[in-house]
Amino acid sequence: MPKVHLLDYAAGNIRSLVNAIEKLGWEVEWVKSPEDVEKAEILILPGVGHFGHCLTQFKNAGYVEPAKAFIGSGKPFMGICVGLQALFEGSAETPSVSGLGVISSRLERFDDSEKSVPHIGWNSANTFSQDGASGNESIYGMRPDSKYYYVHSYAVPYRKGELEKDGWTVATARYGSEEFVGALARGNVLATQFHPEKSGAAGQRVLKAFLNGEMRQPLPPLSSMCSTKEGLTRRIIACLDVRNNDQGDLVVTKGDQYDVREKDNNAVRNLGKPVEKAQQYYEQGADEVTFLNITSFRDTPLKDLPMLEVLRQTSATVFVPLTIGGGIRDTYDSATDRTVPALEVATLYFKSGADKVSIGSDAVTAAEQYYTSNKALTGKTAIETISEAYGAQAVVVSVDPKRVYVASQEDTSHHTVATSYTGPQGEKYCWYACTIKGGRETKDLDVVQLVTAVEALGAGEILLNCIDKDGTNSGFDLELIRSVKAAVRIPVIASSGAGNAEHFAEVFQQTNVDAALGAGMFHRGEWTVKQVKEHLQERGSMVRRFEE
Ligand code: 1PR
Repeated sequence: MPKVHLLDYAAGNIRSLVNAIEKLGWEVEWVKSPEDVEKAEILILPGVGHFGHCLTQFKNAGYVEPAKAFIGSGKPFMGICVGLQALFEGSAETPSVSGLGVISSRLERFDDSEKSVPHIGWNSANTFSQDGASGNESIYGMRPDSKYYYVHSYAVPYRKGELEKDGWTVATARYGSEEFVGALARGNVLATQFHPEKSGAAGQRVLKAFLNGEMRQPLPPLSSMCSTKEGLTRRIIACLDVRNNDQGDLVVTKGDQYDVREKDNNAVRNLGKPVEKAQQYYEQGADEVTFLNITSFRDTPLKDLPMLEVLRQTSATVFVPLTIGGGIRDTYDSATDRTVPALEVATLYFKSGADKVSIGSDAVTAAEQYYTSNKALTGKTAIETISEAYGAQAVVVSVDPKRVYVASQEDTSHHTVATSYTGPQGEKYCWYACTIKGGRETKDLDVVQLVTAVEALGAGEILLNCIDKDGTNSGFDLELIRSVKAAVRIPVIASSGAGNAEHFAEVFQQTNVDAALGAGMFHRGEWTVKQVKEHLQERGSMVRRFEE
């Protein structure tokens, strides 16, 4: 087996990259010390999270000079995400920390005045228009009609000709009005801001071309010109609520307003096996897969976190981002008689193949503390510690709100919305109360208070459920979504209520939500993710096509 060296100097989900490389028939060997670098024949520098955190780790471990020497040696080198950013002089994310300076330019933060930041999702890496010579060539397998998975808040702004004059071929992507560098290649160096290991077949093609040293290839006929449009696609997420049934099997289930037991025999609704279902949705073109361990509020011994194995198996064949939720909090471990910090619990999941963790109940507690301490940040909450170590983009907060109706806005101090769906007594307003433990306990905290607090604490994304809508197949709660979108700058995923493809079209057309999630309609086989995407495309939305 041919061998590729991987430099693992910082935290992150490295397992998926290893899986993606091994799937292509290559063996991965770790660089464990600076001396190992020069022994490598092919070197990949991954990286996710903070520029400053990653580069500091990198420097402290003594890798700067060996990495520069390797790049100068002419042997194949690839940087991924922060691995691309490391090539530059520095980043506005941490101005005091310098990069390798191979390229004399700096990264800047995306402007969040009109769009969500981080930039999360599938976008282009398009070499099509800038370089006449590459007009009918593919650079390392990148194609203008493919989409690639990005997750970052800082990027290299694209200024036509600036990098090209130094011999770089640049692939660009566009986010709102900002055009940025999606990938760049020169000689022995390839660097991608996107994650090829998370970009399905399109990403596998890029990795394969790099490992085989195939920089320029003829471009095959494009699938359709309309899909060569630059920009972020509408993200469709398949969600699997997972728990043990009464026989002790781990099953995918789905509740009606969070009640997962069948009406007739009280059994836990069983809709399939988690790994098989995830694989099925990947093959249908799901842009992400989310697993929620919905009974994690019951104590789960740390040695027996059931989702770890689900993640290990799924990440071996499913090359899109995986999120895991349920039980991400400080946890008492009876085996060692100690409290294991949430960061350690999250680390177990990242090492098993998760790209993001989703925090539910613990985020509500953190938000309550945030307000009682007059908005002081302690640096100790699960959100803060995980975000600090792995980056904000790795921390999703899952919210389980439910409606509380009031006759007038003066009846409550909470953030209300004027609703078109009046309450049981004809009430014209409602506020959304946050719940914990799968909706079993309701708090005197409204959803706007919660999302504002967790954004301040460092969460990177909101997974917005709605107990009133969950499992009803009646469409998303657009009023809830609009009010949350107006309160935060981080991306928001609409969840709960999807019953058909038009509900997805509706939520994207009538709100500025960033992604939408479905569960029951997919599990019951009523719709496939592919059909939803086809419908969205017919309605004029840009979606990622699935590639074999
Ligand atoms: O509190 O950090 O341990 O996390 C527990 C997690 O489990 C939370 O994310 C919480 O939302 C979730 N959860 C707990 N109980 C349930 C339940 O259903 N009884 N599931 C539950 C929540 C919501 C969505 C669902 C959508 C779409 N599930 O993920 O898939 O509502 O469904 P639909 O499209 O069929 O309407 P912690």
